[in-house]
Amino acid sequence: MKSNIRIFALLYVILVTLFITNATAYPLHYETTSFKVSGNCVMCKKRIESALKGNPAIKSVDWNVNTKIVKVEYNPHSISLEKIHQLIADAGHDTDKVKASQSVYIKLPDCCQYERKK
Ligand SMILES: [Cu+2]
Repeated sequence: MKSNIRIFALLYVILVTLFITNATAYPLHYETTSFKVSGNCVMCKKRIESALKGNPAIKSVDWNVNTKIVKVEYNPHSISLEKIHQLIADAGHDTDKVKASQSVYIKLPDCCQYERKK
């Protein structure tokens, strides 16, 4: 009986150690990516940033109206680059990797309908 308790105690210590090691092996770390997103104005800025804001995998997002470059801080364990591009395209804005669908694009206000490459 006594050796059983020792074995359980040992197992418990091993499990707790494994759990702690595993939790610290992947500290929450963010990566930064920058890429071009088509758009015109501050309304576009709001729309592009809203496409990612509130997503727990996104730490920060900033689209520059003049340079058309978006800077995104994201958790690479939780979201892929492809998904980030897709979310912005879903909001109606072409990225340098993913094109927004025409049906979403034509619903943008006139001032936001940026020039598209044919
Ligand atoms: Cu706009």
